[in-house]
Amino acid sequence: MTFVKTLALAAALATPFVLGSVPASAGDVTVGDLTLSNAWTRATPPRAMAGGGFVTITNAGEADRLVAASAPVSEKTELHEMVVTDGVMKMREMEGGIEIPAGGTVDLKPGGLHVMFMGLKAPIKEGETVPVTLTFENAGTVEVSFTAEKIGAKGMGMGTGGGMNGTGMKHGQSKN
Ligand SMILES: [Cu+2]
Repeated sequence: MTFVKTLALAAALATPFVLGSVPASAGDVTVGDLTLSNAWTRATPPRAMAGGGFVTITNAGEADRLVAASAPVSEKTELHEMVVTDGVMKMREMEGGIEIPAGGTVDLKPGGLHVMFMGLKAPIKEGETVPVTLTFENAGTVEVSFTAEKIGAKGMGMGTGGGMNGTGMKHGQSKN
């Protein structure tokens, strides 16, 4: 049936981006002029609804922008920023993405910019790797393995307490 053939062809054409090979170790991953290194996340407590992901992005070329992230571990994956306002730490979604300046390095790290796994389908366990697909405006899409460190690794922050347990958190206080 040509119909079936057409469908198969359409499916093949619909996935033009063959994801770069995923390194077996937590090595660097490159996409275009960007190098992504030290990708990690944190193990989460059993009932945690959210977790954070961190990575260092070095740009050897023109300015670019991290515009989207997705991961199979969560219902939704967002790009967030933590800001301290009047001594209160809040986070908000970076709706325009995260700028990666020409020739610059951007650190996604606890207390600052981060990938947010919203609505975890299962706890993240120490030692496992979480595949995260990052999409850049210019460089394109790449899959990076985020290694899960222990709960609470590398300082205070997300996923372990405060307002982050339970059913989630408030984002951008503009509505409600
Ligand atoms: Cu967040």
